[in-house]
Amino acid sequence: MAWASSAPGRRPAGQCRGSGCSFTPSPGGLTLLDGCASLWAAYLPTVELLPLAGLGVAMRLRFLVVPLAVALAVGVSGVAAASSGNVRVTRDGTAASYLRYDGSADATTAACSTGKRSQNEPTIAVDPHNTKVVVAGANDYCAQIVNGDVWAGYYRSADGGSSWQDSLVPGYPADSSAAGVASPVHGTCGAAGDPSQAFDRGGRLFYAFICFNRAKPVNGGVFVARYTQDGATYDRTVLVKPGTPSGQFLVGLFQDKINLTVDQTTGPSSGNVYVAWSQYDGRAPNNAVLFSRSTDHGLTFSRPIRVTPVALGTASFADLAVGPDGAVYLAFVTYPSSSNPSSDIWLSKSADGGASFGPAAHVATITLFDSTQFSGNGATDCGDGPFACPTGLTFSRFTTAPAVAADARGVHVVWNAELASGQSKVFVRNSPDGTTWPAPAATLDTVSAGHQWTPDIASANGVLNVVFYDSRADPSYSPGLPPGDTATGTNSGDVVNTMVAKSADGGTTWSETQISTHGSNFGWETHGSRRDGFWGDYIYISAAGGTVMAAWTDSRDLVPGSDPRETGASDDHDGFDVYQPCTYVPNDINAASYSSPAVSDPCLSQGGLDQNIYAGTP
Ligand SMILES: [Ca+2]
Ligand SMILES: [Ca+2]
Ligand SMILES: [Ca+2]
Repeated sequence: MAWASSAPGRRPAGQCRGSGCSFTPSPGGLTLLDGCASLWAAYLPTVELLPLAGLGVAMRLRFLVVPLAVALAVGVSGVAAASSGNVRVTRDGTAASYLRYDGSADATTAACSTGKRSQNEPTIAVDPHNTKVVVAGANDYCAQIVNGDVWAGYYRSADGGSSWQDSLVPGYPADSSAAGVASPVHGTCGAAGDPSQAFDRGGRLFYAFICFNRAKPVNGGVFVARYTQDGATYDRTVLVKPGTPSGQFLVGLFQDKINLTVDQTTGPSSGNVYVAWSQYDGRAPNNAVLFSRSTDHGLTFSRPIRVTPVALGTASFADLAVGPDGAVYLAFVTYPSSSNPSSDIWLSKSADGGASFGPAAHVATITLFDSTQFSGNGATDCGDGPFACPTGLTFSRFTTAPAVAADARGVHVVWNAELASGQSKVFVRNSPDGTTWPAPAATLDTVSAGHQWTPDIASANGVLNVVFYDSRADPSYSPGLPPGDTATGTNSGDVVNTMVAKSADGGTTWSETQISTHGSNFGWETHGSRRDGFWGDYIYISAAGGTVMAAWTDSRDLVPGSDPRETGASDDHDGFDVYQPCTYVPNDINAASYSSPAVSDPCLSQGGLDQNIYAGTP
């Protein structure tokens, strides 16, 4: 989650992109909001409020929910068919699929097991100590049923990703277990997500996440949970950096969108745990990417250091990698500001095990692929009622973010950005050392149809793997439309697939595989009281030894339906409604306010919200 810094010219001042941001957010807007948005948008209060009079369209986004708080894979020329089956990671339609960390059940895990709620923003990590072990995480909205809000899901496979045990990171509000009560998050924050994970060589698994409240005290801080025994045993959670308790996001400090990696080499910094995240202080553009390390296997973390210069005060979406020599690399994006009018990708390097970073190297000046361009009013996402946009389109938020990997061939930075046509492509730029850039950035392919976005990169055994979403299968594709919409704003089908591109020559040439065996659509109105989509801001891929696995958000299990509030002329017939046999009073999608089902209402557990995390091997 993340709101971000200002971006003059991209959106009207005062627009909101998430949890309570009332300052001018960045074009990606998500920075903080990925979590926030995600988290905010999904909040389903008993009574929902519409925007306050006078605030207008600009303030109607997630902010309004805060106060109360298909087709088979389409064959594509030149792309291999999915090379392996897809596995559903979040099995929330199966009794007893979720268990507590200690193997027991409680009210939360019982509700999660059959709640068919949404999961998004997945992370995944292959265990180098035992590559049969793969773990994943997500914003898991199943926790809402009992706890009222989203929590960090934790999922583990001991058979190479064929089968999964689902769980939650301990410490959710209703967690009465010994470890849950002992966690620093328990009782201090009620919403957790934005996961990022990595193992060390000894089979310790580190799980970074953010946790906050949607009302005062916000306490939006970053934490790292540690699991031992190849991720099988929960050990503890430690605070890396607290947020401030301010009840207004525009004045407090909020830590957001953390990324975590571990030095898996045998070098002098082996086992070091590295985390980087965005700190937003509400006075944009004055964000900072902060960095901290643990040299004692996650027991303690260092006092955070600011990696990004003040001049790059819109820095967001940090992503970390460790090279074979132990060098630490940190990629990030900056949005336009008065001190730097362009959008840019940057890379910072530490040659001393994360004790300090050199100046950021400029990787590329880019054109953001940002969902705000498709709304007509600067909104990051579009749906029904207060979420309706002038363009009449329906989509969940997306933007540009970078990722980095480092291996024996050098350092490889990927991101998505627009071509002059408006098409979003995934770009890569390679460097021998993270400081010099002998070749220009290039796209992974030259396919002319479809947007590509949300890349992540991992390297193992001399092969680079880049995962991304791709809408080349969309028959309605146009550079001027968001993925999944027709020109008239209707659902264009399950047209978003997950792709993996591989390179065995250090990132010069690539071959692509579609790994999703079923397409998805990002526009389903699962969030914001079933009036707006939310898909999250990222996906992940992980590689160790010969094992590669990617995780993504998927809508194949979601049950379409009709919105009971869309009657007569209020029915937009756009095909984005989900199944929800719920009662609203008044029963009007455009009502200024109404009562809606409690978050625990079974009407919301009938499959209409059923986003899931899927995993696959390219
Ligand atoms: Ca609609
Ligand atoms: Ca609708
Ligand atoms: Ca689900």
